Amino acid sequence: MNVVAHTQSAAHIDAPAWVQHEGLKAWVAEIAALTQPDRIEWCDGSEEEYDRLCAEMVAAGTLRKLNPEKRPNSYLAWSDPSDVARVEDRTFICSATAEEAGPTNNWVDPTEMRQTLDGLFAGCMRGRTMYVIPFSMGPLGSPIAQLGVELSDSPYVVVNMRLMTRMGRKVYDVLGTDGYFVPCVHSVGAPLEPGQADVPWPCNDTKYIVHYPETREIWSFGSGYGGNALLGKKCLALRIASKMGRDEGWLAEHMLILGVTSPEGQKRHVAAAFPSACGKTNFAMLIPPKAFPGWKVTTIGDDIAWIKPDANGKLRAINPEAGYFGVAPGTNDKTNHNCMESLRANVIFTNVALTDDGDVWWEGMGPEPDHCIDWQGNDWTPGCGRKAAHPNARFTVSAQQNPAIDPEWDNPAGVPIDAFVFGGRRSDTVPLVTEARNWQEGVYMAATQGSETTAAAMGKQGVVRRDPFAMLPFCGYNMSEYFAHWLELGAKLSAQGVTLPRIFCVNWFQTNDEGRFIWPGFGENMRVLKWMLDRLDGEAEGNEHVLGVTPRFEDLSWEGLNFSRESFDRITHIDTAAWLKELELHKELFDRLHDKLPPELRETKQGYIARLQAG
Ligand code: O2Y
Ligand code: MN
Repeated sequence: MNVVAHTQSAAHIDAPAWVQHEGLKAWVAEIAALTQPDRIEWCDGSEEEYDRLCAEMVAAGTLRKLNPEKRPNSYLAWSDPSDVARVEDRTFICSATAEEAGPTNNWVDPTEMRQTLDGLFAGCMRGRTMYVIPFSMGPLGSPIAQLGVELSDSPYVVVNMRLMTRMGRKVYDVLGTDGYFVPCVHSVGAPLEPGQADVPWPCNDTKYIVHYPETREIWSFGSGYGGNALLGKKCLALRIASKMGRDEGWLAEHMLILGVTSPEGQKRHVAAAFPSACGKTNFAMLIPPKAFPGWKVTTIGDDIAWIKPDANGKLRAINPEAGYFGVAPGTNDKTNHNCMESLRANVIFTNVALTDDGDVWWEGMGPEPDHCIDWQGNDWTPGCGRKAAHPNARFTVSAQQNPAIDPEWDNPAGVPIDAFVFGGRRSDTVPLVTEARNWQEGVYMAATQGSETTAAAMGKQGVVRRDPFAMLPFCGYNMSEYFAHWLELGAKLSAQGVTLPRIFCVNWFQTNDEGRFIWPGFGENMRVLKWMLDRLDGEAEGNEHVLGVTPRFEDLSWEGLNFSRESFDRITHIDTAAWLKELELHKELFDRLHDKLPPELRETKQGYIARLQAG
């Protein structure tokens, strides 16, 4: 780390010798002149730097060091209670026109937004250090990867970025003297007057998460939390990258990537999109049940996939990230053993509870402690009526700690994708699994997928929030054009004679009359996964219905699971009346996206309706 004290102007940034990029230096100088940090630190990504920043944050009260005997080299952060999650209503896509951002994004004219942000960022880092954080999204030097540099006044961001991305000095070797990088500016928005004491988690009630897709810039103000502040993740790897992908003929998707190896050694790769908080990390780290001896599931990524056609048109995917920023509550040895193993050491926890022996605890982790300190620093005892961990409490951990990490996870060429899976959270109507008849129908299913909001979230039950491709909060341009991009890419590759990945739609979440989940989920999802892969080889049968192909009871392997035919029929049944109503609801989405909606989607819908009506 190279430290420069009391920077007031562009003249004093004094980059270390290993930074040879004049454009980068000029930009750092420009942002320093605007934000006026007391010091600039050029991060090198070393362990020494990580340890030192963590120690400084412990001294400042931002982090607590956990008991090294229980959780070696691990820390706990408690955020400000007002800064606990992504802020979708404060997230903006400032393309040149509102039409380019589309009806599902917040849009503000970029000139107006620049004026607003100039005002907010002026002097916003006073009294603080500005860290220069170079990072690669994807294996360094991969033709699919992208470089970024985040300027942030948060040391918490630095240490999290080191776990979540390939961060540090090695990035400059790839960047060279004039390489391209995505500029990301982040401030917690809490300047300090001389002598003013800091708080453990500085932030600002005013928040802006802003993307300029044309110039590929990201500006984030006011939050130090997760996706708002770790700008490589949702901001770069999804919002900015989705626009890059559209312009350049590839896909940036909200998808996990997993490998499945059969006992015979045949390996397949699946990319799967699920809305936030639908068990994505669990699926990415699935452990096959005992009845599947010799089958292995390995993780390439748990949240984001960048997918590009190779020279032969085969779609290959990389995980642009290098770590997991997963939801802690509900994670335990049964729901996700591999994840719990990953969390044994070298973890940053955020907003979980602190136990009396200096370890962490969260709801659903295991037996309740008799006492702990909750995420807001208050005493917590069972039955006190409060949650010990915030429901969006997180862990940050390097992907390399996952015992099921795929040997190819860091391959710059990526892995070939054999199937896409799309899932939502629906208590009825949507069957356990359906294989789309073709690419266009698959795109339709993905475009119309949705999740039921919980009663608590909406004050009523059964409201379906459409989340096309699980990309609603993450698409950096017009959602209708995004659909068109998927259709065009499929048509182009098909015309080249490429065999496209098959598309499947899943729903693990149908409930019975008591509101309990019918399907056991977790490792048992392997039974569905195997059926999908067998379909690729023409080795699995199914029942073709109006919407595609769904397995019959006898088409799945049931060894080791007591699951009745009656229950299976319930969660795979196509209810004509319910589907006619469902398709009517799709109209709401299509009306909202009306302007640029590809006609193929309405045609597909009409086809489904005609088939349903024909009985
Ligand atoms: O609330 C946040 O800032 C984190 S959101 C998040 C984190 C990891 C993976 N996915 C998500 C998401 O919202 O999809
Ligand atoms: Mn996600």
